[in-house]
Amino acid sequence: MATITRLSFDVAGLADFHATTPTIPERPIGERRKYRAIWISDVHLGTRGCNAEMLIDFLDHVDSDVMYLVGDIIDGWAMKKRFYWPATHNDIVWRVLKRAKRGTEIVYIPGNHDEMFRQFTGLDFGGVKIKRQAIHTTADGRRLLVLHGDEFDAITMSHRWLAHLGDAAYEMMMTLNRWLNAVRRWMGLPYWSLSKYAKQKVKNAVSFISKFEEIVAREAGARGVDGVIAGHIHKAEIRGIDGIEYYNDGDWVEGCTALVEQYDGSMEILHWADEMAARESQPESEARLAAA
Ligand SMILES: [Mn+2]
Repeated sequence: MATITRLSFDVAGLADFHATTPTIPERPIGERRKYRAIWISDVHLGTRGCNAEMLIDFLDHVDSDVMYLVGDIIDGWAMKKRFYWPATHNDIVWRVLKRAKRGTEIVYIPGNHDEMFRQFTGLDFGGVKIKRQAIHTTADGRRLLVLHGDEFDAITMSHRWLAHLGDAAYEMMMTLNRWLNAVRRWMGLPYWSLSKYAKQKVKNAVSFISKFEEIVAREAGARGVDGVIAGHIHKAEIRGIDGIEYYNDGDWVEGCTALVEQYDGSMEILHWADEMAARESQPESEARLAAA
C-alpha cells in the first residue's frame, strides 16, 4: 500500500474530485462526436512525455457509452523517480471522473506502469471500475478481449537487460521528441512524432512489434474470443492475424491515437494530431459548427 501514498491525490477524495474546477475549461458537451466505445491507453500521466493538452482536446471532442482505459494511464514508475504532476494532468483525471458522473461506463485496466492500481481490482472509484481484463461485445456481436499487454513481456523479451537498455534509449528519444516539437510549435508546424518515425526505420523494433501482435492474437484465439484489444507497445493497429482481429489503441506519448467503435460495430483508429491539424487549417468550419 506504500506505493499509492506517493500519488498527490488521495484515493478516498477521488470520488468528489469531479466537483472541482479544471484549469483548462471544458468545451460544451453538445458538440461532441458520439461513439459506442472508446479505448485509450499509455497516457503516462506524471511524465513530461504525456501530450496532456492533446488528450484534453480529444476528451472534449468525443463521447461514448463506454470508455476503456487500457493501462499505463498514470506512470507510477516515473513518479517514484521524480515527482511531476502539472495541472493539465489533474484536468485529465477530472474529465474522466466527470464522464463517469455523467453516465459513461468507465473500465480501467491497469498496465505495468500503473500496476499499483491492480491491488484495487474489482473496486469502483467514483464510477471508474478497475479490472484486470475485460470482454467487450461489439454492436454486431463480436467478443473482444481487452488487456494491457505487458503480461506477454516475458515471452516477447527474452533478455531482461535488453529491455532496460531499450528504456534508456527510449527516454532519450522522448526528450529529443519534446525538444523537436517545441521547436516545431514555435515555427508554427504541427506535431510530428520522432520515435514513431524512428521505430518504422528500426528493424528490431518492427520485429518486436510484430512478435507482440502475433503472441497477443494467439492468446486471444486460445481463449475463444473473436479478437483482442491491447496497448503497451505504443503502436496503434487494426489487422487480422490468423483469423483473430488484433487491435491496438496506441498511446498519448508519441502517436496520440485512440481506438473507437461506431454504433454499427465498425472499428477505427483516430489520429488526434492529424485531426487537430486539419481543424486548425480550417478554422472557419469549426466556427460554423459552433455557431450552428
Ligand atoms: Mn505498458
